[in-house]
Amino acid sequence: MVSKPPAGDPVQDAPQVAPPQHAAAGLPAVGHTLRIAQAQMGVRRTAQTLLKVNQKDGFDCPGCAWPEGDKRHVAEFCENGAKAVAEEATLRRVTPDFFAAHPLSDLANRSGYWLGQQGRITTPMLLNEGADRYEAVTWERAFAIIAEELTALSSPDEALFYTSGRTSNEAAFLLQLFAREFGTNNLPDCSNMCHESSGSALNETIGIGKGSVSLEDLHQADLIVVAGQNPGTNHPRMLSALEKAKAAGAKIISVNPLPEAGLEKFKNPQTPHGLLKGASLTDLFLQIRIGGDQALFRLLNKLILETEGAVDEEFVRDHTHGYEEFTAAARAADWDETLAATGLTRVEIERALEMVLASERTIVCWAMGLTQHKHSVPTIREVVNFLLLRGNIGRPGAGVCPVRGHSNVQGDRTMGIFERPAPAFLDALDKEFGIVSPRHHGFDVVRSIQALRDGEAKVFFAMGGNFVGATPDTEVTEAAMRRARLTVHVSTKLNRSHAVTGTRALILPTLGRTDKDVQKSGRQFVTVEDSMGLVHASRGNLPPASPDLLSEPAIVARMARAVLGAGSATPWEEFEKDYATIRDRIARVVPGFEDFNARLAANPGGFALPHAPRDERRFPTATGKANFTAAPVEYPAVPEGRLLLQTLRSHDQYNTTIYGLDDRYRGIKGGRRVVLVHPADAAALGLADGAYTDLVSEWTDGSERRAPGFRVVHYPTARGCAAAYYPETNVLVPLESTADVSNTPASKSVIVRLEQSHSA
Ligand SMILES: Nc1nc2c(c(=O)[nH]1)N[C@H]1C(S)=C(S)[C@@H](COP(=O)(O)OP(=O)(O)OC[C@H]3O[C@@H](n4cnc5c(=O)[nH]c(N)nc54)[C@H](O)[C@@H]3O)O[C@H]1N2
Ligand SMILES: Nc1nc2c(c(=O)[nH]1)N[C@H]1C(S)=C(S)[C@@H](COP(=O)(O)OP(=O)(O)OC[C@H]3O[C@@H](n4cnc5c(=O)[nH]c(N)nc54)[C@H](O)[C@@H]3O)O[C@H]1N2
Ligand SMILES: [Mo]
Repeated sequence: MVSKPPAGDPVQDAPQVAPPQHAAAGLPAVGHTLRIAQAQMGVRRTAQTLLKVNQKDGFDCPGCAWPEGDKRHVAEFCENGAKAVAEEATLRRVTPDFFAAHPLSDLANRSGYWLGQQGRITTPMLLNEGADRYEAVTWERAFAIIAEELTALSSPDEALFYTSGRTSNEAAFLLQLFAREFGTNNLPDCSNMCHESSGSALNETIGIGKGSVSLEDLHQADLIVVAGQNPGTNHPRMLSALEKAKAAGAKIISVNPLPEAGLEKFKNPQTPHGLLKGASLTDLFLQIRIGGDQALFRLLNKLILETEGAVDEEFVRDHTHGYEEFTAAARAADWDETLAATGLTRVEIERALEMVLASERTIVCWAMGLTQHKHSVPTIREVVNFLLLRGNIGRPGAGVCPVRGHSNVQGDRTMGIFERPAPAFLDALDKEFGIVSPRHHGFDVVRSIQALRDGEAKVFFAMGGNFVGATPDTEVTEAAMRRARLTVHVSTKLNRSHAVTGTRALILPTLGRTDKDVQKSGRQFVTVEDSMGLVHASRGNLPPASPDLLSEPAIVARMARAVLGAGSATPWEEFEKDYATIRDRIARVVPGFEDFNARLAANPGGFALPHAPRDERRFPTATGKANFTAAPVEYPAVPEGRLLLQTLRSHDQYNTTIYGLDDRYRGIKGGRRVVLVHPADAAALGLADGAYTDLVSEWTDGSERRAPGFRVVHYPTARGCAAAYYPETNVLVPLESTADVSNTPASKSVIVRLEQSHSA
């Protein structure tokens, strides 16, 4: 079954494989960072930029949403944050000449890696009806086209306004205000594909869809469970917090089908000793089967209930609801079946239990390994049950910690980017602006694709991101997008979404986090909220990539003026001139932001938003208490001879932005079309290491989807499981395969068959 990899990409995808590494960060990471940064920015700009990352007078790292902490290092960034910064602060430029040289058909054949490598977009561009390439357009004309198409719709609900989570609070607030003033709640966002399952489960059980711990809590914990997360690559600064917690005596359990380097060993490049010695972070590694987490937590809960004195009865009595029903379900759980779903042994679960019982303060951290399954919401509810049983919410060193992805994804939601806004939010918005927001729900990401596919939506506007690159079922989604009348992308860099267009298309180039933003009232800053609910300012310091760029708030303000015209009483011009005036409005609409500007001025490091369960053990749920839930245990059923595939990130990518073709910690070099399979599973399928195979996903309606030409890598993942990179494998995820309740694409549980490759 050995064949050659598929060609067709200007960068030949020819993966080389070495044994995976056991330690993350350290000196090799520092060297790698500087090489990537200097290739994009040169030496001077590298120094000028990297020293401002996450400093109180600098900009928020556009990488992940991990908080900064109060005592900042001179270099408060990580290898992957530096790559994110370099990608944005690059000196390479995509000018109108570039578009003249590359017709749409050419762009559509390029890889995401190639597109991203071309540099920052300098000029607004228009693809006219029937044209074969983008041409430069004035901002005025661009906004006139948007107005033309939006006002021609038969209902505002035929427009979709997508947001990716890098957008600042100020821009996000304006965008949702504009959408609602225009008349729709169609505000899908990247969160729909990311932590929506966490939000759904937490809102229902503790009354707020956000994490309940601070950095200090992590440092004080006795036990930290890290489930379904690869912090060594995706949240490297989290490893410093885990290291600190460990130094203070905490134990760490990691729950993952893959042994991930950062959780095994971590060499902190910011402490001198870290450069020399690698500390093993994980005390117990539970190599779970994909989708087995609800079963695992159910078994732990069953054992806690069977242990004399293990339940915090006072907490349960005073602060919770639904305990009886939950305990009945947990006690009734069948050992053998539930254990089989985890792929673990009873001894391993008992070792975990010992650590759980020895801990007075427990935190559970999680990311996409828990949120992107059909049964993600009940899984996260079971995590909440686990914490509630021992009173681990609302006291120091304990709580829920969903680790967010995009640097301001949490803030965008707080600002009202949500297709199902709370009535109280809309009431406040309407009162402040004298508008009447629609009360019916809008479309999330998956529903937006279906609406485009079915002709129910006709204009697609994206504030950042790479919608067709990030969403599931690539062929279906791209066909849907091509049916739009107009597609508009506010972007810093080129990506796949610029090549898959509606009848007309616009690219609106914008300032990034690192760019200096000067408006009529002077230099501006924006604000963001991190994964732990801390709000702080972000100021870019680099001269913008081109004089033709507009900031995101300016783009929304001008679009609003063009579309709403004299009928709008909202002071859009003022908002563009001075972002403090936007913050004054946020202060009056969004709870927790009272005196926003004054508090920012008084707290250069930022301030914390209120969180009732954390701050006062108050649970603003429907019952007024924290809710236990009693769902049946679910897990993916995989037919004989098939594997359960998870789609995940390599070390050299930021979502659909590919920095390079290596995945250093996993030992992969020079290519991304790899599938990691347990050697015993591979042997049973007759697949040698180095063989090439097609991945064919099988969906319940009998349909199949194929991703051709993946190199098989024998890898110590859990039995029956496989892993391959996103976005190359999005083509395999059926649009209808989503999580119950949250509707998040189930990108971590795809049933696949590995089939001889004919694509070479
Ligand atoms: N450098 C870098 N940083 C990033 C990003 C990036 O692409 N690059 N993306 C950002 C974004 S938007 C996000 S959301 C986060 C994503 O951060 P992560 O969630 O860490 O990202 P993934 O690569 O999707 O990794 C999922 C992890 O869950 C494990 N897993 C998969 N299935 C299961 C399961 O069923 N159970 C358990 N217990 N584990 C499972 C996988 O083996 C893997 O370790 O990172 C953010 N930070
Ligand atoms: N199969 C599979 N699919 C997944 C996932 C998975 O694990 N598996 N993960 C999901 C997750 S967690 C997420 S969050 C989504 C990510 O979905 P998105 O957020 O839509 O995708 P990104 O790749 O982060 O978007 C990158 C683009 O954003 C633009 N950009 C960068 N910075 C800025 C800026 O400052 N302003 C503006 N306006 N634009 C900017 C650039 O043009 C860049 O090309 O993907 C989801 N899709
Ligand atoms: Mo994400």
